[in-house]
Amino acid sequence: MSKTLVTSALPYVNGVPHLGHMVGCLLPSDVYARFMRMMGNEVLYIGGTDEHGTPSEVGAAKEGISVEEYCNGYHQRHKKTYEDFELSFDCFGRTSSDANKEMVYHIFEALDKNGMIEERTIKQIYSIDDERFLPDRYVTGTCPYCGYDKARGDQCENCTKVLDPTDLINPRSTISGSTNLEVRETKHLFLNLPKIEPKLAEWVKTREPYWPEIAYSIAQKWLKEGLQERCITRDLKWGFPVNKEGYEDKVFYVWFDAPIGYIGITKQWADANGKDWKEWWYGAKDVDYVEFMGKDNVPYHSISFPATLLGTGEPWTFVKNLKGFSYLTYEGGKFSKSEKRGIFAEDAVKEYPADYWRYWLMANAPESSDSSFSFDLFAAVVNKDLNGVLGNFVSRVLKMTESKIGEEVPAGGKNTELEAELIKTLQEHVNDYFKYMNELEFRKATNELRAIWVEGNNYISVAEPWTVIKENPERAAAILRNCISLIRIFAILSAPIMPKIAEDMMNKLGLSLKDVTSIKDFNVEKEMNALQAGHKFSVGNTLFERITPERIEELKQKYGSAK
Ligand code: B3M
Ligand code: ZN
Repeated sequence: MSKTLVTSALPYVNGVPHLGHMVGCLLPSDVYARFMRMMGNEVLYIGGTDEHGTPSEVGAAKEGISVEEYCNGYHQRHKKTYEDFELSFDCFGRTSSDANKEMVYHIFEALDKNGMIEERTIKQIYSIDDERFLPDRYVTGTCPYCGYDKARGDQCENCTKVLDPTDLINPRSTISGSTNLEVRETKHLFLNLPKIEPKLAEWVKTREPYWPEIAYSIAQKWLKEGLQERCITRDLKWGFPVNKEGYEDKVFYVWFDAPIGYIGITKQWADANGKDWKEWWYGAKDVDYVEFMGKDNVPYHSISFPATLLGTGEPWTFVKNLKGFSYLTYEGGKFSKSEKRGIFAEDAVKEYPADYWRYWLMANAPESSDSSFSFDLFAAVVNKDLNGVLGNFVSRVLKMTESKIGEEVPAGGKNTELEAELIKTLQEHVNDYFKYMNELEFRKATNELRAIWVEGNNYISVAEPWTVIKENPERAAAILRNCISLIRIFAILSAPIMPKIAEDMMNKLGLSLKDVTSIKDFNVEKEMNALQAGHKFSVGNTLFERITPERIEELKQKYGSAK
């Protein structure tokens, strides 16, 4: 069995995920993991929260609690949201775990031994009253470009100019407000990227057949510009203390330990389940590693993280394919928690079942460019594709069969040219669906899935079992039998995108997705004959709820519209 390792970028623990986060890495990684499992591969699917760094310290201080408490609370909130969205992580861990600390320490030591770590003295702002060096974001002052008086040392929020804290006019400590600051010299550790660059460039070249154009070109652009040494330590309290003499009062930079988190979280999973993390990450054989992330994270995953691993000279697993997503806008603007605009994932599942959102988001995934969410678009897709095409087919077929024949798969009758045509067309769509899933083209894959449902509707409209039954009940039985088989086929193929609805559909047929062994080499003709005459089903409830114009207005009011 081939092994597939799937990771979703680890969302920062502070702040709660909105639909843009869901579609930008979390959801597609789940769809892919589910698809790969159904293909019969051994899959390990890893996610977690990214917990270190300044924002956690600032957030905790604002809420007046310890950073640990703050992270515990938000980690749980993320975990619950993703469970509600049916994300099937094998482990949803934390970058602050002991398992990750062990990995980070090991990798740092290996880099140091291999001569890839440099000490450098830099100038940094020291707060005399706070008795500490201030990271860039902990210095506030007036922006020299636009005059905004609450500009942060790393960037001005108002004019978006990237700043150095020493640029600020009237600088003060964000922690205490003290202006008693001075520039002092301090030592930091740097990863010697220029030294790793030749090996890295060679490796990146080998990725060309696998990475989507956008990811490959981002990596090439970075290499062309030449890599700089990168500072991997920070003057913070919250983080992993640096395991090197003279640096004990500093911690590792969040972007150093976050991607190593994929390995650390695998270890968390392995320790809890009596498994060996090395089978996936270290000297591992036959592992295809696929990463999902927002487009802004591509440089870290295509350059910094592979460079970190390469620099150790050890046999780590490197990413084979990586998928970066663009952004999702909300009602034409940005999602914003502070301005109470946009629907956040934990609220979304309270309004409609996760599968409605999952389907909409995959059908509109921001792959080649940004895409926009609006409640009008959402309702249109739910009403048309889900209710009109899929839901309607299922209830029509089952109700008609039940009323004319009974709650079982009808016997007798023969297939004709019409069915031969149907099977041929469906097989073509199925092949494309699989191709796009394998190529991580989710929007196109979802389109194929919809096309498959549409074929079912076309078939029943042309075959007209309700008319045929009057003159040729045998033939009508064959048509309805085919339609019931289609429900099973639709359920299986929909499962990676809509796992709950798919299971509901299977349950109507007295079946479960658990009984489906592998969809590799999915043969429509064979699958059309999987159900025997006499097999029981139940009509049950309708699968989807229509979204009315009144509801759309209500949702717009509740979640705000764009400015
Ligand atoms: N937390 C950035 C983000 O959430 C960062 C990703 C880490 S992936 C190892 O967009
Ligand atoms: Zn400014």
